[in-house]
Amino acid sequence: MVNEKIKKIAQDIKTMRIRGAGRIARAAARALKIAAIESQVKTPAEFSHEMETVSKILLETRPTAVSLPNAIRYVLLGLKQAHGADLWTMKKTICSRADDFIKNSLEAVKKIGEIGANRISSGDVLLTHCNSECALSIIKTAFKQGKNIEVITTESRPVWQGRLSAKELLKEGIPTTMIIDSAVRHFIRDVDKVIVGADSIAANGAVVNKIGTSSIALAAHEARVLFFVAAETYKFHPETLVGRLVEIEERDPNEIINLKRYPGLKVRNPAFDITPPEYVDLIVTERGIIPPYAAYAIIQEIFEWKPGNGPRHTADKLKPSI
Ligand code: RI2
Repeated sequence: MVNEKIKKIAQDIKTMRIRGAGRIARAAARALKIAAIESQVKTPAEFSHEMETVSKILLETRPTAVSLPNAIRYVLLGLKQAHGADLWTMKKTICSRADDFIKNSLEAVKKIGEIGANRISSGDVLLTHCNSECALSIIKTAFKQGKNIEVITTESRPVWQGRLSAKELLKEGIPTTMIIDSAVRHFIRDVDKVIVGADSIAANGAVVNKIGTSSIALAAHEARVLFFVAAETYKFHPETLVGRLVEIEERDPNEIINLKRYPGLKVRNPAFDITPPEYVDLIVTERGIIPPYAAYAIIQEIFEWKPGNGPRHTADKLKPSI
């Protein structure tokens, strides 16, 4: 029987009470740790099975952010590492890998802020979309370094994550202007750099992020405005190396409009879109800045991928190295 706390975390991810690709990943790691601590089973085999069941529930919540399966993959590697060990050791391994993931993830967000802030100059007007911890980490770090910057944030309809970004930025004292999503091209010439997060990055460097990101990238490209993506290396999607497409989540149309009032109206509500690598100038990761075309090399290294092998996700490779 699945623990009520796990069901609650899964439900919170689904309904976006827990949202943002990094937060979702950490919540999944935390859920696995809770499941391990509170497990009532008696044998290692039953424990492995229970961890797989919990993972399945978490994986079914939201399909696009690869940070979720990557976090699970990272924690569950503990089951292989502790293979043949007693139940207590297995539980301990899962708990410590979950703790490791959470710690490394938080460190990565900080490191991305430091690395990315080096590319921000005093006087820059930055545009951000949705609410990305990593993108905001760069902006806040640059501001804390004393750089005189301004931020334009979109509303990010239909869930309005732009309001979260605006609140966070204002709390830091950063001058912030909000615009509607469709006003980006109108204002793009006032912008020096666009900084967004990512939910998944494919092996060819294509960036999957909040719906509207690709239109912003197109407008930035046209106006020759730099387009930065900020993402931890666990946002790189290992299966895209062998041709898997990233599934784009379509959410409830009622997030956009009350369908009861418009009988017969068809509404589409994709939560994400894909920005081709041609429109991305650089990706800031905790391991350093890379061009989008280096995504392949990152995936190969982080996941120890070799032809014919499935992806692994090891402890050492996740640690910030720069
Ligand atoms: P961090 C969010 O997705 C946004 O698309 C954001 O850019 C991305 O996750 C990355 O966020 P949603 O959960 O991990 O709001 O940088 O649909 O916070």
